[in-house]
Amino acid sequence: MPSGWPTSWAPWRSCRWRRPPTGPSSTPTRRARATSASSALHEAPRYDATSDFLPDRAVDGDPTTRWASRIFSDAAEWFQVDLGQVLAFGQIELHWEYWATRYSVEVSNDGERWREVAGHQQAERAKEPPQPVDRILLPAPVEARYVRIQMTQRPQTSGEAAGTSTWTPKAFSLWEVGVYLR
Ligand SMILES: [Ca+2]
Repeated sequence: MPSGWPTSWAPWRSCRWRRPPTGPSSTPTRRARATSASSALHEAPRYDATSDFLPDRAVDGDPTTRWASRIFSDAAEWFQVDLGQVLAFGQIELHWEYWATRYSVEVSNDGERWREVAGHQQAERAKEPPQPVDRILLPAPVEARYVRIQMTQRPQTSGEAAGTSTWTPKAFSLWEVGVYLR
């Protein structure tokens, strides 16, 4: 578990901001203002009647809702969160439904100029597939307003035998994304 707590971007619905026993005494400052992604499954005609897969579903604090990209695609995708202001953070958690085997974490203060601060190589797998959780500890705290996950590679095999989702084949899909102090 992180020694800090979420930096306040997810609109957790209840029991939010559980303070760790020995954490600092300040309180979280702001919530995420916006999320965006390169695509979303609801854009496909078959799913256009639902908003179930919109990007904000991955920061709503609900482990049963998720963002999903387009399906049956080999394209790279990205998922982005606007923290609303520049905040310092040191840990990112990705709760995958359909995961990336290669990805990078980029940050920006203006949403235009980005720099990479970590990649899948730095991720510690906190929970194994299916539905894996990746925990990325940044070597030093980062200050930024925007965080973007660039996803470029899917599991080589998919389907039930490979332990990947059969719900969103060849998509990228995230139940929750969290950014934490350390
Ligand atoms: Ca969710």
